[in-house]
Amino acid sequence: MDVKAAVALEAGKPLSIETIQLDGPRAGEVLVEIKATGICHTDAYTLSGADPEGLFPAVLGHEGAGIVVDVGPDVKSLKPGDHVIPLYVPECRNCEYCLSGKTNLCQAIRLTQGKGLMPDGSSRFSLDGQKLFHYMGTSTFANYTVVPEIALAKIREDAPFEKVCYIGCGVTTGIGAVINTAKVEPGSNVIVFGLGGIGLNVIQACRMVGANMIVGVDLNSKKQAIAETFGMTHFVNPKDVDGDLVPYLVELTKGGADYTFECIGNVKVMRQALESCHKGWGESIIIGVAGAGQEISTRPFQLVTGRVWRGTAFGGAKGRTDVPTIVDWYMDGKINIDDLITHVMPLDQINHAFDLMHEGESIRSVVTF
Ligand code: NAD
Ligand code: DAO
Ligand code: ZN
Repeated sequence: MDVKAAVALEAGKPLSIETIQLDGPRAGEVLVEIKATGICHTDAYTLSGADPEGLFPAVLGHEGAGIVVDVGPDVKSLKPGDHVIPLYVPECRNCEYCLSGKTNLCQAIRLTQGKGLMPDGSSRFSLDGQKLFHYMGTSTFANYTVVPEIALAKIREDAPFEKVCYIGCGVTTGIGAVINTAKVEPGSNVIVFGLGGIGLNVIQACRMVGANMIVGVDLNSKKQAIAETFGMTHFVNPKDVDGDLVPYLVELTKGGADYTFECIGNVKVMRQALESCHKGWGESIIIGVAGAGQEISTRPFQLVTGRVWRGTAFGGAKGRTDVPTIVDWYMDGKINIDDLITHVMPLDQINHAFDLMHEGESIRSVVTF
């Protein structure tokens, strides 16, 4: 079938709006009509060419929501008409990783997903006969996509696509990092580095679990107002701090934070986040994705004296199990998504969404189809 898509033809170039061809779903696969998709920093990272795993030409996008149109053979858990959120971390419930109970990093389709292909090693997308790569197993920058059954969370039908698409990445990543990865306790003091689409969700989850001080750090002071509405209690712009940031934050949190979150992807900030933790027990969670080849460093004595460094992917969430619950939280008014979606636009304006992100003008832009 012909579908409308924003195609990443080459690294470093704007997306190209094209009519492309999509083959129907094969065994274990599902055809989904995408109704809305968010644009995340990670799409920009891959499009820039900085992502060592980035493949071109490809259909990017990993933060979507839509409706099942057709299912391939052997699909049992979904049927046409079901509302779904595609998952870039699948949940097969059967692999060693899923069964471990220790991680959300299902490996059932990892190898082919990382190569931009469906589990049988082929692509469903093409443009005038040329193969296009899938992206993160989701490729939501198209009005129809094919996704493995194990990479789709079934959600309630009254949830608005243009809001809950954000649960496909940013919301779940930020909230999950607090609840699943750090397991922040009531009364904790936390520091959140980077008040963008991820960091603001970390902040709202910290408020939800009853954190005490919620310190936000950002170079852009325009983020202060919205972060305060989400629960930030103290704002620090590193440009306004005389001297080193770390001792300033340790002093502010009276000995260091119980938990810190790096939501930028900057290895220097990752070090500051670790070293702003409380001696003896503070934990720093890396969420940001750093540029290719970059490395983190600290003095090992920081860890010897009890600080802990962790990372999290998709907030440690098991998508098919946890995403429907987060949709319920939104529908029940427990979490705020509406105020984070600052721009909504049609697909042919998607490059403007990338401009807004780079200019620091948007929190989340959403494309509706
Ligand atoms: P964003 O661009 O919306 O937000 C980043 C914020 O950091 C901005 O407000 C910016 O002003 C601020 N900032 C930049 N440099 C800074 C510095 N040196 N000190 C303080 N503040 C600084 O990005 P986002 O969408 O929130 O994504 C954040 C990171 O999370 C990205 O690296 C993204 O790739 C990553 N990410 C990770 C996962 C995961 O599962 N681990 C999921 C989604 C996104
Ligand atoms: O299982 O080896 C693996 C990788 C799983 C993918 C995790 C990606 C999470 C970080 C990228 C940001 C996503 C938007
Ligand atoms: Zn699995």
